[in-house]
Amino acid sequence: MTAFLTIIVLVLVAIAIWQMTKIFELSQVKSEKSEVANDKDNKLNGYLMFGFLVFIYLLTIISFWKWGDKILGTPASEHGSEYDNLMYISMALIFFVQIITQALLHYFAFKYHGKKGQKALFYADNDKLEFIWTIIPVITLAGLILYGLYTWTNLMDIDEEEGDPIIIELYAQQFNWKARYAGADNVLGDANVRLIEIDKNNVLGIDETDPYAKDDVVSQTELHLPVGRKVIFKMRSQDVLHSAYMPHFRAQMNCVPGMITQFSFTPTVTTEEMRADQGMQSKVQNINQLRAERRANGEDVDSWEFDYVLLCNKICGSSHYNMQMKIVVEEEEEFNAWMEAQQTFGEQMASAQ
Ligand SMILES: [Cu+2]
Repeated sequence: MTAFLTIIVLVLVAIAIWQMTKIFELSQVKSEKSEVANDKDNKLNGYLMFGFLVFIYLLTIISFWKWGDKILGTPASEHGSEYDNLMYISMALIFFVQIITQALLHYFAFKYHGKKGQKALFYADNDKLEFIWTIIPVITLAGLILYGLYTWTNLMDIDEEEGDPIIIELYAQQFNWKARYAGADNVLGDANVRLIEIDKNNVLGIDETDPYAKDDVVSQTELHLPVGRKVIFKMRSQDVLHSAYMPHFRAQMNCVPGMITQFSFTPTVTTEEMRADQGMQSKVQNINQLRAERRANGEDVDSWEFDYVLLCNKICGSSHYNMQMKIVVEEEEEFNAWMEAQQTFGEQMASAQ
């Protein structure tokens, strides 16, 4: 530690001496070593501007080439393609505009670099020009914002009466997820954090006296969803802010302690179908190749099979990175069979007596 402090002191002293010599140099009037940029400096800076332009374009091309396939791939929900379109259109527009404006900016900096005796043109203003460069971004941005708002309203318009949805509660806590199905009556029973009873395994604090709660089904390991059926998620959190993130379904909603938030989507691709998806297969292959390399280095990792996941997308604590739940999207019959095999909350409480 003392050695480290000594080094820091020495470095600071060196910087101080260097700064003092600079000040001393500046205070001397020397005409041959002027601080004013000459033609050679300006030319060099002009070329550096060009060089920087080439650098950012190359960086873009390499990024696309190397990581272009890291996007999420086929969306697995009804609204997914609508959501993807909004993002692709916005990105394409930004990309197009930035390619042109960066080229112009750096080219002009190069073309009009300082030259001895050359004087900049004094050009006060031009109403027509200002109108054009104001109105074009205004129209483009207004279009994008309206399109975004339209898509957002479409996604967030959750109608519980329409399309026979199933109601599922997602319950977040440090650091896991639990899912509660509303059962045959499709109404979730009341719940409160004060009613949590670990001895009876009532981990969600479901109200035993509420008749709607009797047929509720709690799953602590997997979230099963029937394909093609609208799902309305009601999110709760026990402790801090979490965020239910289901990237393959293009869905995310914050889970806020003390309130219920909601999100709805219709899954369109079963787990089996997604496993057969070509883009997904190449991703899985890539991951398994990395895992094989780690295995070769003596690490204990299995090869991976694709599964949908529910992740937490808010940094909620030390094990946030591992706060996830497997999602299984399956045919209606398979879903019903799975549901049949689960214990209802009423049965669970009866057996806990
Ligand atoms: Cu979390």
